[in-house]
Amino acid sequence: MSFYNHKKIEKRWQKEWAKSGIYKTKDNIKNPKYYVLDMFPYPSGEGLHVGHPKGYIATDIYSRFKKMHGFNILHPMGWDAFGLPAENFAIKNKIHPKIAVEKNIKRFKEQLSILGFNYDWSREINTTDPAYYKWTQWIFLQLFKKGLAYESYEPINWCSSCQTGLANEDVEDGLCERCGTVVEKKPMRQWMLRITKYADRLLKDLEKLDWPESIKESQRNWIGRSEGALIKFPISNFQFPIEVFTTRPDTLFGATYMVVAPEHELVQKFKSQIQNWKEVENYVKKTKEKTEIERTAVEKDLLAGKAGKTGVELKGIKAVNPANNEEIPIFIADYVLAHYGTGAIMAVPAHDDRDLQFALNFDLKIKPVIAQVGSIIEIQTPGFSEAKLKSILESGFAHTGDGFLLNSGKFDSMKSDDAKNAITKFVGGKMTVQYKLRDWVFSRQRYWGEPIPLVHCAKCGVVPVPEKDLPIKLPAIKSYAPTGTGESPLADIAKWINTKCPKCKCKAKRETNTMPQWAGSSWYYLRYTDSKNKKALIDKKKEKYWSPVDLYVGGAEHATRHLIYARFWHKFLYDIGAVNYKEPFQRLQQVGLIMAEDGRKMSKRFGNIINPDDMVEKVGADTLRMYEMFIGPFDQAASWSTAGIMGPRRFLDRVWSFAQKFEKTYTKKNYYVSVAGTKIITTKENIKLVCRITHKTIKKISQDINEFHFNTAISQLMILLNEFESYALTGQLFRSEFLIFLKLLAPFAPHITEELWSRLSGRTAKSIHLEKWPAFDPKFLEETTFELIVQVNGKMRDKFEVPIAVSQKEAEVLTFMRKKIKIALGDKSPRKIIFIPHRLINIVV
Ligand code: ANZ
Ligand code: ZN
Repeated sequence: MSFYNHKKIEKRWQKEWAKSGIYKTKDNIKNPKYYVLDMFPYPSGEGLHVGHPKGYIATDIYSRFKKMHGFNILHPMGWDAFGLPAENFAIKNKIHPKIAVEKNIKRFKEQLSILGFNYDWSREINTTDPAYYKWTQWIFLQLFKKGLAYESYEPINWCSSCQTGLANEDVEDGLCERCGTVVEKKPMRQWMLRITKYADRLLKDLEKLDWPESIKESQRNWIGRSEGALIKFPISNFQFPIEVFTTRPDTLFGATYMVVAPEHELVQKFKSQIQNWKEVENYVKKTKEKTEIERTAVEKDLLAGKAGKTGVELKGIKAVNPANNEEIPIFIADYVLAHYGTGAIMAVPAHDDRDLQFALNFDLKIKPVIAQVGSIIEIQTPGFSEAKLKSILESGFAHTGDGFLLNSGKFDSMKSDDAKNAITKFVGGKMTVQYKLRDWVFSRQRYWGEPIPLVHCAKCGVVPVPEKDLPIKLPAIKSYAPTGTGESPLADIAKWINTKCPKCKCKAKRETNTMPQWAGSSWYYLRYTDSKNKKALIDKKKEKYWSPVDLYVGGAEHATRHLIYARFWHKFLYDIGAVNYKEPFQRLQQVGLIMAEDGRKMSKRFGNIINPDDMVEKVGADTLRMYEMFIGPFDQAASWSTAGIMGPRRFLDRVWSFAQKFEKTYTKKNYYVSVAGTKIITTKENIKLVCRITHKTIKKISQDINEFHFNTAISQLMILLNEFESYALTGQLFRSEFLIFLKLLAPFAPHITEELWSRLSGRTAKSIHLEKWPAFDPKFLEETTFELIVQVNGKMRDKFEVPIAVSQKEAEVLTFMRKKIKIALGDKSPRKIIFIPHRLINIVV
């Protein structure tokens, strides 16, 4: 009996599959299609560790599963190679990013290929290839022409270490997402994309998507839609009012002071009337020195009572509450942000937690205007006194929910919801919608990115490069380190930067900023549908056939960046008629991380990296694949265990040796084949039982794969093998059932199953991966069995399923065929057999 030589088998089949091209995708639009996509990696210098392929293993399994269902599969791979990670690596290792990227891609590809993936490499793309980024630049031009790309000089996030501006999405808790440096605000010239114009559609269309609720929720929060009102508060002795944005206009009668952001432009305009200007100026200065982190912590501190008296009253001016014409004080305080709403608020301490804490700090009036009692009837009941209501409201917390109005003049007793409109109308305000989402800061002052295809002309202004001149290639230069001047290193290359204006043909200069690392990944999934097209972004017919991506698998860290940017570009491409569908990714599955054995993240820094190459060498690609799918629920984090990987290896060893029991020759007529040297004993019942468990397994595994429950699918395969083995000693081997088992295992362990299939399924066998997925027969699944307990001398030794109507005679035959019972009995022969129908059989020896 030969042993399971994974090295030989895996190499052999990988070669064979490449040669026969079984994974090559055809644009055969007669068959139904299925598009399975991985989030493509950026090829870092460290190569892959065992955590990286987890998602790729899942898409490989899923796409094989779908292929066996007759779908035409698109399962491509490529490289996201522009941007800071690649460039910072290049600078650190003093190797040109272009060369580093080439080297890293080669290494990545080697590592992926030994895992036996079914990628169609003929569609491979690379975002840094001019033939690819030509079209990234083309999309930018279309955005520019539609007025969705614009120049801005607003202060933006600046990382002093990466020496570039960043988008809001690149900042995490005030730190640069790439390098952890505290982000500053710096005014500079920028190219911005008007993603805010798509905010409502990005929000609404989320409903149609089959995505994890948590990712949808992150997108909703990031977009941050709020319905509210804009209300103007007149200022005493001043011509301009202060406008506020409020989600609670129903509380207007309770607004007892106002707060404006220290940076608000009106603050400077009030200067001549403010008595305590020095104090105000100081506070404004102090606010400016605060970092983004300190600024966002203010709200938390305020609520925790730690903020002290942060804020200054603007003495000498007052605002007028437009609802009741009462004069109220105005403050500046940094808990009000300059760039949200109007940068000014009406404060309602009775009904907002931050306002309440602030009012307590400054001893300001707290006026309840919303009663949160059970019903309006309760308030109107005689005996429900003002005093009782007050005690409810003064319990120490703001009442932030809805209710019925009081202390609000003619609006008393109205429901908050109705009062929102009524009061806004009463004071001449207007209902509006606000978003947290900001336009996308789209330029970087770095070298390693797509050049922005624009020209600056003294006469014509900003002029787009004609489409026929694309791509504007990134020049090959020696010195590519960031300059820190707010210009990219491209600004120093006279030969590249000096050009002619496409309009007036006068001397002009190229735009030197490059695109952010998110540009190429915002549309790459489209390019796979037609990756070689030289004339267009993609052929619309091919796109129509392949799009949308049916299943997209990747990490949740992309929830609010890549997945929002790509949806935005896609919707834009839809609007200009370049694509056929409104959403790019129909179903999304989240991958849970694989942590190191020590429970930490796998990282070179911690020295706890496990290399997939070593594992493949030691236990084989099939075992590694099985282990990563068996390690726990797919979308949850799990810790690696090098000892644990031996479990799946032993399972495959058992599959291998079980298969060896079959004779090479077989008869097509029979359900079963003989085991070399043993006599066949068969009953109708045991055939039925093995069929039953096999069909139960088909059903369960099909469901589990569909739902990404790979770990339980593998458990079920293990159960089925146990069941086969229980009958093995008797000589009852069921060829057709074992072949079904191989097909069910094939997506998980493509090499060993291909090898066994080629040996056992018949001389003319084609690849198991081109076989049809087995269908289960419901007749085997009816609940017509029970679990028979088998005892030897009163001790339980085995249990297995038998038909409800099993006779004692049949039960005995089945029992003596069981491996465990043979072992338990040894050479002793039974003296007495007790059979209790529907329960047990006891053999006394
Ligand atoms: C009065 C009020 C009364 C408010 C009340 C709330 C509760 P979201 O849901 O996040 O949109 N606000 C408005 N602009 C702000 C700014 N620039 N900085 C800080 N806070 C600001 O929240 C909108 C609410 O946040 C607005 O409604 C406003 O406070 C505050 F019982 O107005 B509200
Ligand atoms: Zn940085």
